[in-house]
Amino acid sequence: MAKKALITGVTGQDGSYLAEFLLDKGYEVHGIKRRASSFNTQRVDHIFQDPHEAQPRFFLHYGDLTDSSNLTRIMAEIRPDEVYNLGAQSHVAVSFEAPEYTADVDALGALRLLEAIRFLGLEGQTRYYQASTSELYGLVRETPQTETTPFHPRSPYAVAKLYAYWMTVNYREAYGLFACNGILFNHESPRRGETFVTRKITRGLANIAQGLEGCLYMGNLDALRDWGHARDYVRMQWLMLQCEQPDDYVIATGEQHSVRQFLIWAAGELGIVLEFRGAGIEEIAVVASVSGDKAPALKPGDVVMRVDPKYFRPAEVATLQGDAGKAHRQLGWKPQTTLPEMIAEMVANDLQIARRHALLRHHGLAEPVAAEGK
Ligand code: NDP
Ligand code: GDR
Repeated sequence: MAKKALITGVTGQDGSYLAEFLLDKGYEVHGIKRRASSFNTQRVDHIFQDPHEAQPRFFLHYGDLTDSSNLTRIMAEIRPDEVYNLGAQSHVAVSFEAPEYTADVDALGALRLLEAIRFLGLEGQTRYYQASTSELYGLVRETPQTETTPFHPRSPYAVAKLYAYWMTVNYREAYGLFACNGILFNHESPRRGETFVTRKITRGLANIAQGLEGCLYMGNLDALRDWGHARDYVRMQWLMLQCEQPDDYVIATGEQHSVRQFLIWAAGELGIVLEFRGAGIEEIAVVASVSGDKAPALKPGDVVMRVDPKYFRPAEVATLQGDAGKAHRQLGWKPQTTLPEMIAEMVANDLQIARRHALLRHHGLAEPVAAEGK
């Protein structure tokens, strides 16, 4: 019998990579998707199987992490071997604007799933993965951060995730549930949401290079992050649930770079050399030179980035750098994709999309480019 997995957040970046990974391993995969007024399954459309086909192994169920009865019913119907709780209001800046909703989904959502497992008597059968985060460290007390570094969350998102982290530990200790926290540092991909900083940069620069947008407006360019590739990180989510004993693991590359450096490298992929002028909220990025054929709309002297204080956060996480030594020693995990490789993949993807838009526009079939967000 194929193992059954239930993924919350299956329509998100990680959910889509994890669903692909588990299907490749022969799992029957069930995902929870939210009802929306327009299609929200773009990231999993390529693996969707019509339920009318012979022996489908990928199923989507309508649901929401704020709805206990819905979660319990889905859990009762599937009786999964593994639950991956990836669903979340995952945007840190948005959590300052919607703190209560963020707590409901990110903190209580985890509790609802854990309680459903317990209520249905599935403790002996169902293993649980909680998508914890490096945001728990917040105001960092030591570098690099490990599984024993103290937490100091700095946003409603991180505080909600702290509750979910401890609930996961508590259900392991109180009820013997096989429950693990993956403390994942930032991970990106061409499927990354458009309002997270890496994708905002690769998408924004590709659009500017093709003449579809004028300028990128950014927040804190000095923030330091440890960026890996989502594909590498979902492998570790699965590995954690295959161990003999449940435990918590940091997943990171161990390397740290600034947002400004990411911007420089992404521009480089488009043949653009940037020069930064000014400081603080006056800082701008100007094109110093352009080469190749990827940025036909740009010339030296063009301003492609301005800092806008609107994107600063009420409390910032200035620096994060993880030490995934435990995951390496105990589970043999190591990231496989380097940051330059990932940036190249993201820029190539966004350039292809931008070129398509530019071509449509050229033929008078202009589509509006979605407005940039947070
Ligand atoms: P995304 O934002 O790409 O995906 C979030 C998913 O959660 C989407 O499928 C979204 O649905 C779903 N979701 C949101 N609200 C609800 C709700 N109320 N009920 C059910 N589902 C909901 O996040 P990522 O894939 O990047 O991250 C996956 C998880 O890992 C998240 O929990 C995130 O907080 C955590 N994490 C992420 C890191 C990263 O760098 N990516 C690092 C550390 C932790 P919809 O598509 O409809 O919006
Ligand atoms: P983060 O990711 O907050 O680390 O959370 P994000 O990409 O949003 O920000 C990273 C850093 O870049 C700075 N920044 C900007 N951020 C955004 N979004 N937009 C901007 O214009 C901008 N300019 C500068 C931010 O201030 C920040 O310091 C992500 C999410 O995936 C979480 O769900 C996850 O838990 C953590 O990573 C680990």
